[in-house]
Amino acid sequence: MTSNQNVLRWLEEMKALVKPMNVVWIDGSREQMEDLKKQALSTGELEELNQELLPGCVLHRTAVNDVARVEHRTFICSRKKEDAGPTNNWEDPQVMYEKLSKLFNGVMHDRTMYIIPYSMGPIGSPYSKVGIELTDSIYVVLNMDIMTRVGKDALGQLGDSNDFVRGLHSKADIDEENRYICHFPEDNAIWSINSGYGGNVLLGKKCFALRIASYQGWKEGWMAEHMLILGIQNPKGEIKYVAAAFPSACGKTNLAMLIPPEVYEKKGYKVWTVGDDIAWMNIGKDGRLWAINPESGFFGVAPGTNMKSNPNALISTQKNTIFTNVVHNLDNNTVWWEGLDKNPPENAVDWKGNPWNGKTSDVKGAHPNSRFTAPAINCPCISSEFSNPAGVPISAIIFGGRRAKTAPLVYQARDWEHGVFVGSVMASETTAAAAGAVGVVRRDPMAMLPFCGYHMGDYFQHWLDMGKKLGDKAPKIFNVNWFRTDDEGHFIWPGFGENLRVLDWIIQRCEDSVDAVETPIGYGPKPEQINLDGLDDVTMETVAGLLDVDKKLWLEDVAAIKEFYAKFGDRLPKELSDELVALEKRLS
Ligand code: OXD
Ligand code: MN
Repeated sequence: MTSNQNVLRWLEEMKALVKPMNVVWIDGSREQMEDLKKQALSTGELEELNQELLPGCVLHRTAVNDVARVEHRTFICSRKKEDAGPTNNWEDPQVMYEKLSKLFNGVMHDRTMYIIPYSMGPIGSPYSKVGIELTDSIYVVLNMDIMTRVGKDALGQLGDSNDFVRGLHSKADIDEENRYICHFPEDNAIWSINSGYGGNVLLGKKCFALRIASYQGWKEGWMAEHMLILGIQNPKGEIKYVAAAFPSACGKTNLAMLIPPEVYEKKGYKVWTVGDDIAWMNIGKDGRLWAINPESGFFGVAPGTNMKSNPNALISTQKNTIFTNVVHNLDNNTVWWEGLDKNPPENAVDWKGNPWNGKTSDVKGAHPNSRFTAPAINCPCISSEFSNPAGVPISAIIFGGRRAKTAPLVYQARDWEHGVFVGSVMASETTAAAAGAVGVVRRDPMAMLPFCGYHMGDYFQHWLDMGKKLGDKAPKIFNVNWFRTDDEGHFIWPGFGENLRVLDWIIQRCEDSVDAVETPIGYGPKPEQINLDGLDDVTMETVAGLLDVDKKLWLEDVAAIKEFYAKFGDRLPKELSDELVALEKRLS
């Protein structure tokens, strides 16, 4: 498939290590994928679903001990420990290679090794990058085929270059005790063993497109971020793009695919999805920040996805989709999960493979982290720019988290530096305990806590440096919080499609067409600037309450931020500690 000597040399080395029984190059052809799917169906690795109702769809169950990303077994193996920073697990690369070589030694002696060349980003884009994943799992091959651009085109994109990410994966025995997800940023390499769960084994995604790519972006002057990208089209047909970072379970996929409220739809507003999880952002020739989605599919959480919460996501899963760890409805050979509808199947199999009756069972049928892997082109609101090699220009960057109190519905950072501060102190609450204890706040800077492949203090500095390069062309930075609750713990803001009302104010701020109120934490809207037309249950007073900045709570937050910042020692940029001091002063 290739004459690239860098690739061939590395392949020989890896083959000598894992000693595969067979080797198969993945060329990206439909015939090959269909063939592999058939093989996996024959061994039970996959089950075919109802091909009339769900054409091209299959079901997979992982091992019961292997259902999520394993942060405590994920390592950044930089040569120097301090380069991994205080937020990552670290091991010396030589020690880790030795340890893993023992586990990988001969691991494929009775298995086929699949060689998957893939491109993160559209073929032909100057911002795309190539990886090669070696794996013994057909499930991985079929998922990678949806999530990335695999095969000959990716190899063509690479040419003779040595700039490719070397990924090695084996399911081995799915042994939890020996599960390792290891990154060697200085070697462009990822080794993953003893897992079959997507986030640990689809090496293009979190491992490459965030951990390795964040390191590459730092070295090369661009950014790899845990962000959705969406376009908002106004009635004149103009489209403005925003990128938004939220920690897990804060509705990133829902926001990326939102359906405008009726009053907006009638006026001609439309929302287009470019990406739901990862953004690679470069400074374009015009000096603005341009983003591509390096992925070509959605690896979404199934539970809670329904025709009301996210119809576009649900429609995306109706063909050519791989479902993992959901309920298998035996009556019509389809799938189900908690929150899909109020009609759970009685004759079903749960995610563990046990008989399950949704009407009588008191255990969940689908794993809370059960997933769909769906091609992006299935999405009814996929952007026409989705595969544009140039990407889309970003007008606004939005940070957000789940905060029951403290953070207002929306505010704008004073400038880029202050915006970096706002992102660096991002936090999300675990839900409050029933006894009324306050939620536990976990700091998750830029939603990158588990995904930054180098020292987070250097990452903050990189953000500041990018701002200097962008100058007055830098996107404006905002923070949102959809999750404020009342005294009974109910969400005050309706969320979902109604969030467009907040995005509307954000876009107007980017166009300089609306003024703002200065508060100690940044610039906020006047309540009447949030359009409430057609939203009967939310009054202007409610919005005023949602925008309120409680100085006492914020001063408590300042104290918590000081503690958090202390972790970074002298690698915390001075600009950020200055921002903290300035915030405290404005609050006092
Ligand atoms: C995640 C994901 O875990 O996107 O953040 O899968
Ligand atoms: Mn994610």
